[in-house]
Parts: sequence; structure tokens; C-alpha cells
Amino acid sequence: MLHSRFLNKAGVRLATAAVFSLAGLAAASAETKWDMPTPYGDSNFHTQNISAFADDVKEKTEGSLAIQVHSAGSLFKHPEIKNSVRKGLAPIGEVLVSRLANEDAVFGVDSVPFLAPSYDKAWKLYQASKPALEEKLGEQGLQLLFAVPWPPQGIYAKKEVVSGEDLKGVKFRAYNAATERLAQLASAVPTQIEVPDIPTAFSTGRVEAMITSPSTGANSKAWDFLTHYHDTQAWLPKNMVIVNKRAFDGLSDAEKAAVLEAAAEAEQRGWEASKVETKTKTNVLIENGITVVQPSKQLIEDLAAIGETMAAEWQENAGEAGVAVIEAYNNN
Ligand code: PCA
Repeated sequence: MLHSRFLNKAGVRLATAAVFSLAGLAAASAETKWDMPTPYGDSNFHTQNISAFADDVKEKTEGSLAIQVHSAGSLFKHPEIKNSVRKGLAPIGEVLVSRLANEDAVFGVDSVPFLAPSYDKAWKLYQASKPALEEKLGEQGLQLLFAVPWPPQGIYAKKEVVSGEDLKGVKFRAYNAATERLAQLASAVPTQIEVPDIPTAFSTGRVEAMITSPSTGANSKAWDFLTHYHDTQAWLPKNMVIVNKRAFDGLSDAEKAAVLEAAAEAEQRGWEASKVETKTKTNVLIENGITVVQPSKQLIEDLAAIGETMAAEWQENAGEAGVAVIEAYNNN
């Protein structure tokens, strides 16, 4: 303060302005902003879990890392999200793991019908497949932050499906290679459709049945265009949040720790939320007039046969790495 008496009025104002703008600069450079593309809508529990993750990161880093979530494919469409993160166009993003199965079979292990049809089994399969998953992502400069399963997958249709026969020739909505293959093996006609496009695809007649969760059925208002839900509990596919390794390495140590901590919390919260979601969204389907049926013995048998074919195909595609994953899963 000694020198302050040498400042005239204008000098004081200048000095004050300089202090403010310096403070502004400091705040701006301390804040890193990450845009985060995700495929599903705001009402979905995955998206809500990710919003909570973003809030946690902000809080834990005292605002130095701000993640802005762009849901429902609004920044990048689902098929582009992985590559956009790989290329660094987005530092972080969410994808359905099994959407990458055509790159490497290990990404498809959670969509092999009836391999791991409960939360406990899905968790074991996740642990068994995680090293291979991380390795494959690592080869592309990507790091896994967390993964959360969808509720068990069941069949939606416009009538009760009592056997595999009833799916013959039916226009069937697919969301990954496995659902496409399942439709083919059931002699149905698959078409890939992203979740945000489901209502239009059904109302325009492009598709007439699908296999997905109570969650996606309820979020899509399935009762507007479908009548029956068959609780087949065929598999629990996961979404994962991945980060570009270079972007992650660019964070301070404290920020890295905050992201990893928030990710571990999000994973745990997400698995719990998914279990709750199974019940609440099945009830939403019922409340809105969808007939929820336990699958007939014949339907289960027919789907199990398809599942066996798909498991064999998966093993063949996944080779030694696949055998190691299944062994780790079975020995767990
Ligand atoms: N919902 C997503 C993936 C699995 C699910 O339950 C979908 O239908 O595309």
C-alpha cells in the first residue's frame, strides 16, 4: 500500500481494472470445460447418473473441471461417439459397450443371450471381462471410467409371442450386432434404430417388435405402439463412460483423482439405480396398459437355442481372449 499515495484517481481505476481482469484470466485458465456426448435422453437413468457424475466432478475439483453433458445424441450421434472421443473431438463420452462388438468380440460379451442374465452374474462377467475391455480401449488411447448395466432385456411385441415361430418375418428393431443376429436367427427382419428414433420407427411401421429393457420401453412410451412385454431376462448390456487418455493426462493430479473417485461412485450408484429401475419401469409399463407376461416354456427354449448358437459364434470370434474371459467368469 506504500505506493498507493502516488496513484492519482485514474491510476487507481486502472490498477483496479488490471486486478479484476487478471483475476478473470486466472479463473478462466483454471477452468477446463469438457463436452460430453451421450446417446440417451435426459429422462433415462444412465443420463441422470452421468449428470450426477458431472456435478460431483465439479464439486470435487472446486469448479476447475466442468463437464457439460450433451444427451440424446445431440452433439455426436451414438455411432460417432466412440470415434469422436478417440480423436479428441470430445474428451469424454458414453456408449453402449456392445455397439463396438464389430471391432472386437470382447465388447459383445455382455450381449450373449443368457450368459449372464442377472445383476450378480452381470457384475461377475463385467469383472471377468474388464482387463480385456481396458486393454482394447487402451490400444485406441481410451480409458474406461465406469460401466453401468441396463435392466434385463425382454421382448416387446403387438401380441403375445408364445414361441420363436411368432417372430418369423416380424420387422424387428435392433440396437447392436447381437440383437441383429438374434433377429436373424429367429427369422425376423432386423433394422438398427437408435433409442431417440424408436417412437417414429414404430409409428411409421418400419419396425413392429424389439428386445430391450423396461427402462427403454417406458422412456419410449411403448404403450403408444405396442401391447405386450415378455420378461425374458436375456442379458444386461452395459453402457460405459470413456475418456480420451491424452485429455485425462492433461488434468492435474488432484483433478485426475477427483474424476476417478466420482467415476467409482457413479458406477456403484448406477448399478443400484439400474436394479431399482427394473421394478419401477416394469410398473410404469403395467400402469400404462402394457401386458407384462412371463415367457412361455416354448419361447424360453427357442431363445435358449438361439443363445447357444450365439455363444458358440461369440467364442469363435473372440478366440483365446474370449476363452480367458469365460474361464475367469466361470471361476469367479
Ligand atoms: N436400451 C438400449 C440398450 C439396451 C436397453 O435396454 C436400447 O434399447 O438401445
